[in-house]
Amino acid sequence: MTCRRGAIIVLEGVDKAGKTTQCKKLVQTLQDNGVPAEMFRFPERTTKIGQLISSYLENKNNLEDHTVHLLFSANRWELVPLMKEKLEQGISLVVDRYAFSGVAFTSAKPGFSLDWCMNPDVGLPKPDLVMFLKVNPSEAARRGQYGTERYETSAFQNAVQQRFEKLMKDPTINWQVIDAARNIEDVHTDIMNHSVNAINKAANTPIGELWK
Ligand code: FDM
Repeated sequence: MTCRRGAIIVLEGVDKAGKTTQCKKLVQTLQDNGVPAEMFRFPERTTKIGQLISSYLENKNNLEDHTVHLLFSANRWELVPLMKEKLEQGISLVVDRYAFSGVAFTSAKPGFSLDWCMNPDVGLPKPDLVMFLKVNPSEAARRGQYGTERYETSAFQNAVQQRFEKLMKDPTINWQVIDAARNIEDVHTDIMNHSVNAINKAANTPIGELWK
């Protein structure tokens, strides 16, 4: 590799944690500081697979649980060539949800093991940093109602949170827990500091493979 590669920075968390707001602010501040950065999000709803997922989430169609899990994973894999191209151009990717959401949400359904859920995503480009935006249920409630999409109920979100806690025990991933109950600017400063460290560290190392 001739130039410094970009880093993969993932933001994860349950609904109402402020992931999307923080992803956008992070990309903006990195760019303002002359660091090339772009935002990715999963699911990426604009592809054919993404459209299937989107109408499932909007309760417009029903898909069998294993099937939809594999579609979420396929939606990540279909973006891998583009992600790698950007990384090799030195662009850092700020990613709103990744395979961790995939595993946490499906394994919160009855009959799904973490192992089975992780398998389709084994070998994806490995994030250099995964920040888990943590808000307690009472702060989440203060931030307003959940939306009307599938999974947007407090019971399901609590089950998802527990699955994330399990995933965060994995020492092969650079997890950082961010207290997202603070104001937007304080959370942003924290996220920015972790990101700059990760970008510097990643620059001269090859892209890793997730869960391998
Ligand atoms: N989700 C997201 C999954 O169930 N699996 C996945 O792999 C991913 C990436 O889809 F409820 C769920 C999580 C959330 C919904 O919502 C996507 P947003 O608002 O587009 O992040």
